[in-house]
Amino acid sequence: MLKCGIIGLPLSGKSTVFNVVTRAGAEVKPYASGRTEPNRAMVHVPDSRFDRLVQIFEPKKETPATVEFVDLAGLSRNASKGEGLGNAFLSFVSESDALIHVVRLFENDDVPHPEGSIDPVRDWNIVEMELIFRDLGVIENRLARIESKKKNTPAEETERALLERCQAHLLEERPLRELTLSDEEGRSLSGFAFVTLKPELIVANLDESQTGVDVPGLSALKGLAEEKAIRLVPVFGKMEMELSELADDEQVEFMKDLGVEEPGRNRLIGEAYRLLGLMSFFTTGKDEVRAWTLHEGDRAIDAAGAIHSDLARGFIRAQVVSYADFIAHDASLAKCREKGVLRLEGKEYPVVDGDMIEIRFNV
Ligand SMILES: Nc1nc2c(ncn2[C@@H]2O[C@H](COP(=O)(O)OP(=O)(O)OP(=O)(O)O)[C@@H](O)[C@H]2O)c(=O)[nH]1
Ligand SMILES: [Mg+2]
Repeated sequence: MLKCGIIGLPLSGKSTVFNVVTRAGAEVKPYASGRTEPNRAMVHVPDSRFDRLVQIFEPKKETPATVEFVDLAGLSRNASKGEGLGNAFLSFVSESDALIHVVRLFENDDVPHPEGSIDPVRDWNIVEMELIFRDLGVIENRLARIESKKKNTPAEETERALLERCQAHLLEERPLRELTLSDEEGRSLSGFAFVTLKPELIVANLDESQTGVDVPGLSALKGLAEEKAIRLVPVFGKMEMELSELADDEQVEFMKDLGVEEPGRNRLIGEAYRLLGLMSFFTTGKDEVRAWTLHEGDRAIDAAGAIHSDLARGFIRAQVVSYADFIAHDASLAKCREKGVLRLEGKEYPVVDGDMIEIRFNV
């Protein structure tokens, strides 16, 4: 299962955002009991195409796509003592597939800021530097090991050159995600689980009183996100958490009053799903309508394997029609076949987000 780790400085609203996304009701400060187990929850990925297919097929069972969100509790940082965010934080980050970085913009006199003031660009950089230092440490260890050998193999020489390039880049305080790597280089680095290679989304956590006003620091943070090509999603953390605790119909009422069209949780989950480089294909029928998760670039044979290894082993053909074509042809597979938009594809067919697929197989 793919994991989105929620990171950020202490008291930036990480658990609040976790609750917005998951509706899991995790404890938020100052009420939290000092427990250190991470908060975890699986969430359904909202997808209007999936909802429509369920309406059309009226299946016995519906199974949407899911992603796991994880929020690390009990971080502390004392900058004046030169302390970082700690090893628990760094191992948590290495195990995440993508990072949701919560940055505090809200003012709240009851909630002290660990750095003493609201400054989102500074806060973002503090966490970024922790990640950069972690990757530098990993590289130094590996280089020391290579250099301690009397004689290196050509493969080790190549690795050393690549690691030195990464090191120079990190020393310029730039994350590895900004370094251009060939596919082969990317593969040879994958074993290191570099944290500055992880895709990142910035969540600007605003207070509801900050709607429509000029929020200090927000435009600077937006500028930084743009410069770094990182997507930024503004969220009214505390308010959206309260909103997410309401029943669905009450939520709709509340959102209407606020003039909000889509709850923040849907936006955030959708963004996270794309950030992970994921897409969905659908299997449909009277028994079950199901959304399956693939990585961008996956092929028909991967789709078969996602469903069952037998389908990949005995793969003959994939019958494919895009969701859009299906809807455009009155939700009739017969009509899709007649018009030629329902096709038979081979193993290598690159699956497109929203394809409806049926695997023909023989085992
Ligand atoms: N006014 C206001 N307060 C907020 C907002 N978001 C979070 N808070 C408050 O800030 C405090 C900390 O929020 P948490 O979500 O627990 O923050 P955290 O980052 O998980 O904190 P740690 O896990 O201790 O690092 C809580 O009292 C929240 O109610 C917001 O948008 N507006
Ligand atoms: Mg927390």
